[in-house]
Amino acid sequence: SSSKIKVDLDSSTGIAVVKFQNPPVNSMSLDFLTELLIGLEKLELDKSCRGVILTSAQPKIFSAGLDILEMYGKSPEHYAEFWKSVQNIWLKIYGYRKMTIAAINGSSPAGGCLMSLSCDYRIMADNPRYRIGLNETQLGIVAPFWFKETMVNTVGHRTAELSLQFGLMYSPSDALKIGLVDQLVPEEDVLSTATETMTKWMAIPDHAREITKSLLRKPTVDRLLASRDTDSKNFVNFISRDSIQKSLGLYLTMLKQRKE
Ligand code: CO8
Repeated sequence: SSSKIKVDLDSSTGIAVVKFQNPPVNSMSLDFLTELLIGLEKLELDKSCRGVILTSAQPKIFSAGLDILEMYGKSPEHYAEFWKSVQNIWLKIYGYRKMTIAAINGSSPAGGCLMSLSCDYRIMADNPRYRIGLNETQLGIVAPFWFKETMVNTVGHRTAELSLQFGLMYSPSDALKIGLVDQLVPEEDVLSTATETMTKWMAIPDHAREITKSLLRKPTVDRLLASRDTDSKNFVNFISRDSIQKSLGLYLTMLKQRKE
């Protein structure tokens, strides 16, 4: 039984709700990623499940993205293991055979945004305090090509240029304008709207939808599959640099000082 995610499968509707519960901010630590991967794999094999909703059990935050502590002051072996699990979670969600909806009930920077973008549809809480986006450059790090392609595939090339270079974080209404999310609803309706949306989609025959999804996404998935090792070596080399470690250290300090 897992502790960092909570899985609720309603076998009468075929909808599974996967809730992130890795307090305080659902950062994507190695443990979290491992449990999420196992949970999603089980649901993918479960015939009574037709679709998965990803959401957060923490108030105000969907996911803070990759756990920065997994990328700071650790060994190259650790970085390689961590990166492999980041690749695995993206490959799993982006290529997921079943329907997926991100019920974004809080802020969703960086890796949190990537998990959302990897779903088939995004419903976000209409709360002007929340932010979503790929802010990697603001940390002095570079989102790898598959983060970039996931963004381009969603919002288009020009918007991705601005979004990624400047590490822009969007309010829900701006995210809706550029197509980073598909729908805004009042905070308390996020999960019920996700369930209703998925129920509507169930009119589409699974096999036709699944093959169509694969046609659209397989080229991007295949590019990572063909270069996993290189991608991992690039990450380990990059993250191990003194200058990058220094940037991450400063960013962590800034996060802590931000609190009053
Ligand atoms: N990893 C680790 N710890 C984190 C993270 C994180 N991503 N985010 C927050 N924390 C910690 C904070 O340091 C703080 O710790 P402590 O209690 O010890 O001081 C605690 O979580 C709570 O954080 P806040 O007080 O900031 O909580 P708020 O509710 O005020 O804000 C936010 C929540 C909005 C999520 C805010 O914490 C935030 O902006 N976090 C940073 C998010 C971020 O920039 N993530 C980027 C991660 S990098 C990534 O995902 C992709 C990397 C791509 C790889 C590139 C290859 C080179």
